[in-house]
Amino acid sequence: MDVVENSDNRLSAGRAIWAAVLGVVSAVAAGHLVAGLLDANASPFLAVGNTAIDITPAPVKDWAIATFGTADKVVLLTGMAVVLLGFAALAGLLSRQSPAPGTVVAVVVGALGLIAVMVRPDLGQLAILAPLASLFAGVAVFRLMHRLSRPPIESADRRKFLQTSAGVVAGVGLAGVGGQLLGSRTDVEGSRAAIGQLTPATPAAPVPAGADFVPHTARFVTSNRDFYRIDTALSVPKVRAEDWVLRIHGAVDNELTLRYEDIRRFPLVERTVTLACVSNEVGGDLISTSNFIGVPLKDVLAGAGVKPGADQLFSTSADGWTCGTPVADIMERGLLAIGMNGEPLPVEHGFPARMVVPGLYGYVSATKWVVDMEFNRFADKEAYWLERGWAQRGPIKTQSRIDTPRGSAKAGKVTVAGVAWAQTRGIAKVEVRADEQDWVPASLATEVNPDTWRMWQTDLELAPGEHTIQCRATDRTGYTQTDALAAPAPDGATGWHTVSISVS
Ligand SMILES: Nc1nc2c(c(=O)[nH]1)N[C@H]1C(S)=C(S)[C@@H](COP(=O)(O)O)O[C@H]1N2
Ligand SMILES: [Mo]
Repeated sequence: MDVVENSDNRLSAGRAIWAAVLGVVSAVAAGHLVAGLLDANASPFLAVGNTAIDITPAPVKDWAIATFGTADKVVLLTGMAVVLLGFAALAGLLSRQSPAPGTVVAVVVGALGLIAVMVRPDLGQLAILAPLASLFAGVAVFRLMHRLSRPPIESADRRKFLQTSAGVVAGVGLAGVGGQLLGSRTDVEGSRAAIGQLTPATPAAPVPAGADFVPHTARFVTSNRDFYRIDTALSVPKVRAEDWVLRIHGAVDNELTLRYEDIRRFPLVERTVTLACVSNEVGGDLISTSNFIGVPLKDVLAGAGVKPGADQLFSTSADGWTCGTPVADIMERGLLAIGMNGEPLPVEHGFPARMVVPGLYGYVSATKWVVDMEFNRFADKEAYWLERGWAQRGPIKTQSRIDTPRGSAKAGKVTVAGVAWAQTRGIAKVEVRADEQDWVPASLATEVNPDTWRMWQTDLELAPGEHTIQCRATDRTGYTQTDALAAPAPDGATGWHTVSISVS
């Protein structure tokens, strides 16, 4: 008799899954709402994502950047959502008899969120309130929906179940949107807008019309919107210029604490620089050029007096990312940038201030949202990507890329064009060949400065059929880029860019 009654009492599979799914989405939304009040990055869902990024083995991370580029974060968050919903469905199915198994799963997943928030370097103590809210909301909603789904179900029960479901869905929507709005209330866009256009005291020389071969190549100066973006931040650090403080310490005679208005008292310079990511594959597009506006770091640091023994500038961003840059490069060419192409830095490119050092890959030079500069020795302290197996020094390698043609072309004279770069050294020559025949020199566009890329183009006579086109650059030191293929890790990809085209 008992047995029969129990089995009558079992939830239908659909209702069990529904109860668990509502529990999970309530948990995520409640955490997001509380995080919005405290710190957007305390949202357990984002904290788990950020932690996943930090503990992912370097090769997987490199693969993700190479495969998904700037969409890597959306892919990660979507993947996490799918996994989470899968867990919910499983927890629901395990809980058709009693809510206990589902509650256990909820507590385990909730504990993961709690741990993720506790280990984030950029979050304070209060941040654990967000995952606690998630845990509480998840368990409460799950158990409530479970209770309302117990057979036998009369029509009044059915109404109650539907009404409660609708209420929970509405609450989830409100909490999610509310959390999002609250989290962005640090009005960083307002702070940016208040700064207005930046006019450098020493502007860069205007980029001549002949500096690119559009439409056959990329534009010489990349628009702020199109500038490639790489960082480990799931939610972009939101630092208002009014709140920004840069601390300079370590092996210096005087520690300095600089605010945004202190930086604005220096005369601004503008420099046209091509920034490149070490993760860029041969032929890849993790490279862009901008007119960066800022203050030479040697001027900013003059008041600090860097001690002769220091060989590393160890910089830290508002979200705890770290970077080690040779002091010699900093003093020679380093810029504390506050603007790109006349505007304050876009938030995702490091507003209010970042570092830019021509000739070094971004991971060893280009700290965005920079808030701390410590002078020490490379032997003393390892930065973020070094701990993950990338090289200590990251000078940009001489490289070139074919932009046109890609895919197909019409038989006869085929325009072959692209870009080449060897920052600080400059490009002296680019050669092109089809089907491993003789190299043909390409014509070079007007050189802007040795810290930028240089466009090139030429015409090749091609008959119908399949062809392979390659390019190689020679820099002003006389070095011709190697054909030896190397992966991006640990210090930048090498090899000649090769494209296959079908000519008809
Ligand atoms: N705070 C912070 N700064 C960072 C990074 C990061 O992950 N966090 N990534 C670096 C890397 S690997 C590169 S290639 C450049 C990219 O700068 P961009 O996004 O403005 O193109 O930023 C550098 N600065
Ligand atoms: Mo990078």
